[in-house]
Amino acid sequence: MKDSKFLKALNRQPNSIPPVWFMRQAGRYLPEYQKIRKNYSNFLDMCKQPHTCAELALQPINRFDLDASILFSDILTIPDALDLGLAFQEGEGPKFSNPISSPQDIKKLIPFDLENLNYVFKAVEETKKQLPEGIPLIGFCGSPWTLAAYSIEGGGSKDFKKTKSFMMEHPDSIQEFLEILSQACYEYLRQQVLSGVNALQIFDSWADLLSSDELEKFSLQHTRTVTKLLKADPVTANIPIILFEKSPNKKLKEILFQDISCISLHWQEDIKSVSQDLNSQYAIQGNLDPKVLLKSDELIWKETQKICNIMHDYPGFIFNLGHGITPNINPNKVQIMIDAIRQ
Ligand code: 1CP
Repeated sequence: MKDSKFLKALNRQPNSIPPVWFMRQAGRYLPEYQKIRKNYSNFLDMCKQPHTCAELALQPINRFDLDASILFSDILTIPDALDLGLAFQEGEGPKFSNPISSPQDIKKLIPFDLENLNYVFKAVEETKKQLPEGIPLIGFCGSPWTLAAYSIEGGGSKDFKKTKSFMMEHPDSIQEFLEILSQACYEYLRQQVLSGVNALQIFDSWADLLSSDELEKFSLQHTRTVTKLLKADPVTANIPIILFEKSPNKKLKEILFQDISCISLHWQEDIKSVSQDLNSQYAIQGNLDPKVLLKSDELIWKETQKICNIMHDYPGFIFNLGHGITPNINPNKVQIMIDAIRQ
């Protein structure tokens, strides 16, 4: 694993060719994924089959020879383990049958129990067994804030209105919930490491719902609790942590903190100015706009090389997309992006 380009980059060591993996690399844009997905009506049932998860995590590795693999699961497994009743039905986003609607719902939550997530840890073990030697496995969770937003909203949403009114009406109660989620995220990531993952990524996908002050109060302070617990624990102290923070309202320099090894940039961020700002203190992952993969081969080549050229001398650069790949993308276009990186 020492020779992994991905782990080297996380430690801010140079690579002549940048490592590449991308968010949602296993998923609906791959025909080989669709073939397996057809056998399940509820996506979560598929996540509960460790052998299937391993097979799905390996699909993009086998197809594109990527430099890192990511656990096949979802960020919403934690609220499901708290008994909020998650389901993903055919063609729909996530839905909770038992969402958080009042402070009483938080008071009467069942204690978080890692046992309920054994299927995830088994998936980690199975994936590690099947991965080619030298390809690291990334474990992950949602940030406490992003998990709270889905749990209160009862699923995905454009504006997360229920979550915003809950924040206004019950500020203490939501803090209590965020503390429960922070402890759960720590325990969950720790057990993923014990099961074999080599790096961790925290997804704060809904940071952009918050103003700059709110971001600190509702999201960052809780993410810091998670990373502080991880760094204080001998099991996880040396595992690099990547943060994906979709927060256009605040400069990344003001967001980052010591426990983070790498920032995963949203495609709206200007990678050139961020890399100058961060001055090689953190590894950087990013950030091609996934929509570029819908364009001509020439444009994909040009935009990919533009990022590689900007980051050429940056010691910890990992090529990635600036958000998850979408189901409407042709895998051949992904191959063009990868060829452009490795040329
Ligand atoms: O290769 C991989 O990345 C697969 C593993 C993975 C990861 C890291 C999946 C599988 N989901 C995630 C993270 C995840 N899940 C995030 C953070 C990343 C991001 O911002 O995109 C989020 C917000 C979710 C929640 C979620 N799960 C959504 C978005 C809902 C919304 O509208 O807000 C959806 C559609 C899912 C389902 C899901 N998760 C993963 C897959 C492959 C799918 C599609 C399910 C299907 O086939 O029906």
